[in-house]
Amino acid sequence: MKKLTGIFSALLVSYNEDGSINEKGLRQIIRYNIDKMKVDGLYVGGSTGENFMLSTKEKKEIFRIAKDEAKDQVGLIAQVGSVNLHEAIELGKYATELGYDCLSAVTPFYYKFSFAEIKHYYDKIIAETGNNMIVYSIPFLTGVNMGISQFGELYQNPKILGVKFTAGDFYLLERLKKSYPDRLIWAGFDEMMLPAVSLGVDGAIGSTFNVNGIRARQIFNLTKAGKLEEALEIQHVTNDLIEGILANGLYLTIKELLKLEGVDAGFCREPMTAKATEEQLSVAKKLKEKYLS
Ligand code: NGF
Repeated sequence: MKKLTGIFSALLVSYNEDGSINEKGLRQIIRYNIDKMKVDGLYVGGSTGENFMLSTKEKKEIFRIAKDEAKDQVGLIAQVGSVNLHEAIELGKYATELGYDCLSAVTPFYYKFSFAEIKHYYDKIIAETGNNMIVYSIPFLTGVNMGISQFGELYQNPKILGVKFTAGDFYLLERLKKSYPDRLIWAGFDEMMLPAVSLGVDGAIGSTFNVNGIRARQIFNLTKAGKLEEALEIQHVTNDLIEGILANGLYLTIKELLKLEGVDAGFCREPMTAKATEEQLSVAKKLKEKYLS
């Protein structure tokens, strides 16, 4: 198994204007991440991949292309979570057969599942696939908030390696690190990387690493080394960039930034706005000139 710590890009997917997968463009995004952003790995099938708007067949196709392009060059995590447990298991088996190093699954969302149901969901995906698992916790999108004791119950399953923590609750983050030192934490909010790393996270998984991966690694390494002032300087620049990206449309703007680097990052998938307006393109160009040249 490849190392799963460090800097992992939440992989963007290139779509054609009709919403179909642009394989050539997806391969270019993967190459850019590995060759230029020098990431330690890829988180495939996450929010950033616009995954929750895709069919099972399309999700599998993206897993296949990503593995085929990345081969064993970097760590590969497959996000297989779905509110349809049968789909999550099918995807988990598929990614495991392809050779993904680990699975991850978003907490089941939309319905108000009980904690017992959430635990059953993880235990069942793991039992059916035999692979290791990273819990994907993103309460602001799922509405699922788990506390310290609930993580402890999930961690009774030894195949759960830890959590991708996309939240700003640093008290919970610190409690998790202290209570379960043998479990890993991946920071999920790129704009909060410095405080998350200072609290001891083991890795970070982020959308903006697709274009800002070099700075992300600098923040990670400098903070780990205790060089907080230097890390903060880079976090400030990073957050100026992220602020601009968020205000202009998150995935759409990262795609436009990649296109300015010659990567065919394509369109977004409807019902997200598929195509950037002239104004959005112009903002992307300014962001590129100011922060990525
Ligand atoms: O895009 C989101 C959700 N969050 C990502 C990341 O946590 C998602 C984060 O990088 C991810 O890893 C995935 O693809 O599943 C943010 O985009 C970034 O910090 C800007 O807020 O909205």
